[in-house]
Amino acid sequence: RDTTSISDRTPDKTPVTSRTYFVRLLYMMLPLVPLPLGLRPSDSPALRVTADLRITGDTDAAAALTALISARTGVEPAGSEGGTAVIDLRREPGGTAESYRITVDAASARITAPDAAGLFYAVQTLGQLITRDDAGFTIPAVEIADAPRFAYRGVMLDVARHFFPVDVVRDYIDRAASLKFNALHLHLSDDQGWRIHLDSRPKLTEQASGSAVGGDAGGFYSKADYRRIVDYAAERHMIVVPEIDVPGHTHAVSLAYPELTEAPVLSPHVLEIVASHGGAAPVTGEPYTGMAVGFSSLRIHDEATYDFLADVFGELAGMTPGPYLHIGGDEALGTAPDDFATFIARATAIVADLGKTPIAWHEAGAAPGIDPSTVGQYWGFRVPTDGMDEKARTFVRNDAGLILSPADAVYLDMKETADSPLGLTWANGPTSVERAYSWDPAEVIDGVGEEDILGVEAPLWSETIRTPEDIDRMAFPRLAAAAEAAWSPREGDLRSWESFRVRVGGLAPLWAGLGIAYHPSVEIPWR
Ligand code: TNX
Repeated sequence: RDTTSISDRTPDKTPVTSRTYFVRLLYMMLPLVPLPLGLRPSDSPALRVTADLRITGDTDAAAALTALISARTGVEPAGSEGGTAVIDLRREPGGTAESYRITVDAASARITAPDAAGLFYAVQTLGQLITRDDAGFTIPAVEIADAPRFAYRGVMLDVARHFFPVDVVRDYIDRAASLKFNALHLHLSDDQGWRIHLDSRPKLTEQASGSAVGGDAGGFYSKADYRRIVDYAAERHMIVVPEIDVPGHTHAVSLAYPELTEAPVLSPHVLEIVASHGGAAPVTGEPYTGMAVGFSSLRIHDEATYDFLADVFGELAGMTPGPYLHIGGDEALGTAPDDFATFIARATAIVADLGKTPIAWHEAGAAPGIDPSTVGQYWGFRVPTDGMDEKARTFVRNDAGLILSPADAVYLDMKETADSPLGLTWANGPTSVERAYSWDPAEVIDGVGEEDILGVEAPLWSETIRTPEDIDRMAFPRLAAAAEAAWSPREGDLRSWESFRVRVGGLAPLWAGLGIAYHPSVEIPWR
């Protein structure tokens, strides 16, 4: 990368004078999350953010920056005409995908990037740089050269256990994109409800979308709704990864197409979860509103099942411009292991034949016949247990890549503190912001190194999450920790929990300006 020259030069090694002392302090306090690859503040005066500011260059990036400045400061920049100080945003060949450079001094900010995504991420960084002083708002004089560590940087929203309408999904896209995430994984089906209308299988939403955990209202996306989500995400440089979770997690399917599913398996495991949450056991023909997992299965030895998959994934493929379709494959405790293997081979082949790359939770790595193009998603712990690492290695051996979602670090539905009113605790919980931060993707699974990792994803399961405020409280600030694992270089003198908590604390005014109802964690020195 051509950006190392800047990171090599930080921090400044010259003798400490009051000016260099100031620059070093600035360097440590800049509220940048995820941390850029290369960062160097200068002792030049800051650029003042006033109505006199002129924003020129790429129209989309200029509009995005104008909106962000206004949300953060209330200042309405002069637009592309007039003004004395200039922020110029420009595409320029050179540099890796999604990278950008920023140079700020008292008179100007110059931003270049090889692609629109890079410019968009530069805008997010500029938004984080805005600070307030006695005279108003400024952007400190800095030089930044940035590029992502991993290509896939995901957030997952479970809209099946509780349904969230399009406007809430849009807000989550904005929040995630501001932290440089580029994939929105939507968990569109589960035992409790089916959330996407498909013309080929209309009964799914007609008969299986009205329910949710706890007897709450359900809901579903029309095809137009889904298109609005896809388009909104694309404008923020995010792809949508739709998940239809099979062969387990399919009780909702049984309400619409009972001929495709087996009777619920009321194993001791299922009954234990039912008992611990005080819910009722699943019953054939009735919507399921509890939290148990692993009791449902599609019929494996019936061709009608694969006709169903061809319809569902075929129609989803046509609606989804992104390269991935997620087939689930987790916790199929109601499916015998041999049947599971048979099923995974056929389901992944169906997706691959549609010209899409399948993604599956790591359990699918146990299926010898899995389509070799399938990307894995690991949800075990930071220290793997129960052979989950071996299943995850299948995807690396196939050279398909792995997405890391270690549950005891980045499952945002885990209670952040023991007294949290929301969330679960099964993943070594309750957790903490520090734990969400203190792990490295390349150190989780033996034999899975930097080059084998496609990326990082932070899932938000919604058994206990019902409102937009619940989403914010659980996702923030921990989503920022996941963003840094996904984007920032592994090494660096600001790449530490001590630095991270100071930087996140400095984001409070930006997050407040964007309406993010973050959890005011006691671990963070909020500014
Ligand atoms: C496990 S880990 C699940 C989900 C639950 C979640 C709750 C995985 C792929 N599946 O079905 O919602 O735990 O934390």
